[in-house]
Amino acid sequence: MTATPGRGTLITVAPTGAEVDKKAWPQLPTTTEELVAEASACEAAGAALVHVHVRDADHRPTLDLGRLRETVTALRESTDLVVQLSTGGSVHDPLEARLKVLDAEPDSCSLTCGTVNFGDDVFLNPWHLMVDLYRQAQEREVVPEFELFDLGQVEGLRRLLDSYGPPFGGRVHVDFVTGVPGGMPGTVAALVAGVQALPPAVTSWSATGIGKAHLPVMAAALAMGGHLRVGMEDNLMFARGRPVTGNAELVERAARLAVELQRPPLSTANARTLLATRDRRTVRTA
Ligand code: KMH
Ligand code: ZN
Repeated sequence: MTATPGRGTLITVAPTGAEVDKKAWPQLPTTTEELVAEASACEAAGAALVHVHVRDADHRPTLDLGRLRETVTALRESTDLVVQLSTGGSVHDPLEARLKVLDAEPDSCSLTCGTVNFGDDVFLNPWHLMVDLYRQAQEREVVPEFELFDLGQVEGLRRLLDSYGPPFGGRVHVDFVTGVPGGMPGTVAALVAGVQALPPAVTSWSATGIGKAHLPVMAAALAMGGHLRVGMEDNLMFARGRPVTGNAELVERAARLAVELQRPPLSTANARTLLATRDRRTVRTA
């Protein structure tokens, strides 16, 4: 069962991220083949958008443009998912390399609305980077997903919209990434505060909870009419003491809950309508 944009739930899967170690988590999809297989399984389970970080031959995070392009093409050939590339990369990536991500022509890109402590590190998102990314996304007709790791970043979003107008397509989709050590906590209270602070231009929002915030934030987001992000970038445990077998079971559970709450998963077509992405799909032969 899928739903129209107004009623359904957009399920985003973030299958890999930049932080999880392949040696410790062999089920983490890091090769193109693994990523495409995982993305297909997640699409079948109810995901409509894939948030992509790529890895190099040694399974380390990379922003290599060739790898990004190859991955976007492979995902478009094998799935109908909206393809979103991370411009956040890893905390060690230079800002110039993060700006180059748009050269790989994704449907969507993440755009974090301010700097935040990230465990022992700093996830750097100075204003000039936000502006450069935003303006490039507008010019290249890529729909940004505004990532909010902290409540103050709502003001970064507001300033961006006030200063540079609406994104390509005119829809404004926000994702709360809660529970990062140093960012907003993964609590219902923090999520409610964040949603209440959103500027009126926001047309949709989703939320994810890192680690043990996964389930409470998912339940709260669904109850509040928000959308969901799940995946091994954010959460490695299916339940207490039980590691995930892969991303698809996280999507399956999110889809089950969404159906129970009468807000079934959005199809990929309806996700494209919700986000107003430009159609870059190639004609698939098989
Ligand atoms: N890996 C984090 C430092 C994004 O994808 O845009 C940043 C991140 C956000 O994952
Ligand atoms: Zn990410």
